[in-house]
This record gives sequence, C-alpha cells and structure tokens, in this order.
Amino acid sequence: MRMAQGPAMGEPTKIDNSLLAGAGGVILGEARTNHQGRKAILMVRDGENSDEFEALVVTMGIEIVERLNQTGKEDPRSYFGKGRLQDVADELAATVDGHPWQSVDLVLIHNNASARQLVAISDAVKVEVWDRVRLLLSLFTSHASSLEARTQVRIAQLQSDRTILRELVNLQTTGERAGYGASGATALQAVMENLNREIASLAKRQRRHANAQSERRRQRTRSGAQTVGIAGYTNAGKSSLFLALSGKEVLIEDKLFSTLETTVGRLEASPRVLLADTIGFIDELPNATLEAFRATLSEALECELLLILADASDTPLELERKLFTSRREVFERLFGEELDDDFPWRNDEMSVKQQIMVVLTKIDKATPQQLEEAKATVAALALPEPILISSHSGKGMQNLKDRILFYLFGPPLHLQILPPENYATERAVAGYVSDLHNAGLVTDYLLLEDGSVEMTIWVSEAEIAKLLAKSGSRIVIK
Ligand SMILES: Nc1nc2c(ncn2[C@@H]2O[C@H](COP(=O)(O)OP(=O)(O)OP(=O)(O)O)[C@@H](O)[C@H]2O)c(=O)[nH]1
Ligand SMILES: [Mg+2]
Repeated sequence: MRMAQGPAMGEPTKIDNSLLAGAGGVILGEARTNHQGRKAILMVRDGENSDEFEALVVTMGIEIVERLNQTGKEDPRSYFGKGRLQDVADELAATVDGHPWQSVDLVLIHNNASARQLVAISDAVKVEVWDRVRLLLSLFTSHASSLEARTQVRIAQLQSDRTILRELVNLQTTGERAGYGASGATALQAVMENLNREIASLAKRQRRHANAQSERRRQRTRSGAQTVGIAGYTNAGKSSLFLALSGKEVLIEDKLFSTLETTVGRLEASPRVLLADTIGFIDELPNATLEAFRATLSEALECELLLILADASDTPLELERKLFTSRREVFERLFGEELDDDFPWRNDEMSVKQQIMVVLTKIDKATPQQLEEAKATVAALALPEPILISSHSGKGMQNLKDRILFYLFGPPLHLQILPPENYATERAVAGYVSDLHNAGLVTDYLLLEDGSVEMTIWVSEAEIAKLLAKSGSRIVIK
C-alpha cells in the first residue's frame, strides 16, 4: 500500500509500484507509516559510532538483530564489499527456524548513501535497504500527523525517490543493470513523470500553506506581538519548555522528531509574547530534505528572540556536536550562508548572536560537574552564556521568563491605576486594567481599598506611551 496518508493528501496521481518490482529492495514512494516490530540488520563501516542512528531505529519500533562492521577500503560502487553483501544475502535467504535473522526484511546502512550505492546494495541483498536519509524519511512519515507535516515529508520522500529513479533509468538505459530492458526504462520514465506531477502539486499546496503562515506572521507583528522561537537538536526538550511556558498541549515524547511542525502559543496567556515550538535539528540531513521543512522552520526562526536549547545531561561530546549543529543550522538559515568557524564573530553574526539565548535543559538530570562542563562547551563554541533550566522541576524557569521579558521589553514597570473621581462620567479602572493586559504581560496585580489597582507589567515603551496619553493622568508610573 502506498497512499497511507489517505485521500486528505489528494495526490493527483498514484504510482504503480508493480513497475518498480525490478528496483531491488529500494522501495520507492514507500508511505508505510508503521514499522513497529520489523527486524533489521545494521551495517556500519570502520566501527563508526552508530548510537544516534540506533536511537532513531528504536524510536520506530524496529529491532536491530545484528550489527555488522566492515573495515578496510570502501567499495565506491556499493560502499560495502561485494563479498560481504553476498554473504548477507545468502544468510538472509537461508534463515531457518530459530535463526536470529529469521523474518529480517530490512538492511540498514549507517551513512548517507548515494543513489548508485543504494541500488547496488539492495540489488545484492534483495531486501529493502535504508540508508540514514531513508531512515529519517520513514521516521518523519510515521510521525507526521498534521496535513502540513505530511505534505512536507511526502515532498522530501518523493525528492529522494526521484534520485533513485534517475539512477535506475540511467542503469537500464546503459544496460548496466538487468531489468525490463528498454520497456523497463520507458516504464520507469512514466513513473518519474507521475512523481514529478505529484511533487509539483504538493509543492503548490505547501506554498499556499506557507503564504497563509507568513500572512498570520505579518498580522501578529502588526498587532505588536513579539515571537520567541524555540530551536535546538531533536529531543532537546523544546516541546516540554513550550508547554511549561505557554500551557498549550503539544506532543512530548522521549523520541527523536516527535515534533515536525511549528506550533505557536502565548507566554502566560499574554497576546503580546508568542512562543514557537518547532522541528528539531539533526546532523547531516541533506539540503533537499531540509528544504522541505524550510517554511515550518522559518516560522519559528524568524523571531525577535531565539532560544537554542541543548540537553545538559548529554555527555560533553554529544552536547558539543548537537550545539555545533544547532548553531550552524540557525546561522545558515538566518544568513543563507555557511558560518565562519573563525572567531571572533563577524559584525553581522554578532547582531544575530544578540538575538540568541542558549538554554541548557533537563538540569534535574545533570550532575554539578556536568553543568560546569556544559557551560564550558557553550563558551568554547563562542555562544552566549547559557541559562539553566528544568521544565520538569521548574528550576530556573522564573529566571528564564524574566530574561526573555527583559530582552523584549526592558525592565518591568510598576503602575497604579487611579479610580475615577466621577464614576458616572469617567472610565472604570477595569477598562484600563484590560487595556494593560492586552498591551503587555502583567505579573503582579493588587486591588487596593480605595478602588485603585497596582500592577507590575512588562510592556514596550511605545505601547505604554500610547496608554498613558489616552488615560489622562489615571495611570501613574511609580
Ligand atoms: N528529566 C527531564 N526530562 C525532560 C525535561 N524536559 C524534557 N524532558 C524529556 O525529554 C524528552 C524529550 O522532550 P521533548 O520536549 O519532546 O523534546 P523536543 O525537543 O520537543 O523533541 P522533538 O520534538 O522530538 O525534537 C521527553 O521524554 C521529556 O519528558 C526536563 O527538564 N527534565
Ligand atoms: Mg518537540
């Protein structure tokens, strides 16, 4: 079954998979969303660390029954040696009852393989093959729940399929690969055309969505709202912080890529301060794939203040890798160019740096020594001094809120709203209170016996100036 997304996707065409029977184990256009319970073999080279890859696999409920390592010179055509791949194929074909490889129907490759390598490997092992990118795409497909996420994931998947199709067409036309011969190549061309049409139609839908999104963003800016973006490596704790600050329910899971789209909420119900939770970063996602998430990401990254989150309980090496990636993604997205690794920062980079706060999360799980090391890692990457928080225990949350509000508004104001001298002709205190709630974020509120109200409010200079002018002298700054 290909169209697991159902009619909501509204694709104009369906690609007939039977045409792709000769595509080896590279299943094109695969839209299976549930891989729970599948068994796989993982192949790595030169003892590379595959922890993150394996965590992605576990997230999908797939069991890795064996990890095979190959050392020595890389075969440029098939990445692994031909002999080794043949051994794997034989073993997969010969499984008998009780063999750990029984019902293995997936071979995982721990790298981003070229289309040529993917085809060569799957031709050799004769089961479905995923490299790191195909693993991520399958993971995104199974986690995508909103229409927006499904559209962008499908585009990314189809774009990746297209490179494999091109390779298949190429190999068949040159006769380098057995298949359906010339008619096979024509059939593949037809599939390619369908695929292009589907991409074009999805891209149109995505553009419409992106336009609606940027219109909403413009409206928010016009209404004077400021946005705080929440970015960071996947699983850093972004959605947990978003929930803690906004009270708006979002999916929080100990899984990589629980979040695939941007959700906007209000900081403590203030219409003036918005928070945006979004998809996380990960290393080495090809540009074509990232491109599919551009609109979503930009909704969170184009903001007045950007929080870059990192998990304080990670090992120093992991923390450095994830922060490095987050920093690079943020800068590339904001400048459209690669970040200079030389320090000090260039002037334009400095101005972005001022828009950034680094937030170390999950400090309830970190030892004091880990926290010290984490701070040193942040400093070594020339990022601003981090703010330490735990969304679970609440530690550091008040400080973070104050720092955000101070950044957006400067110091808070203490005000008094005086009761009217003539209740019949003048506006009631409640009217001004309501104006102030709309203009900023009220943190303290006290109704006095004489009917006046005292409050502490974080508000922009422009907004308070407007209200003061309108109030006669009923609003007094203390
Ligand atoms: N101990 C502890 N765990 C936390 C904290 N914040 C988040 N977590 C856990 O970390 C995991 C990931 O949290 P999320 O908030 O989903 O992280 P995310 O960055 O939104 O992840 P993705 O959307 O998947 O990229 C969940 O299991 C959370 O319960 C914290 O302050 N302390
Ligand atoms: Mg999330």
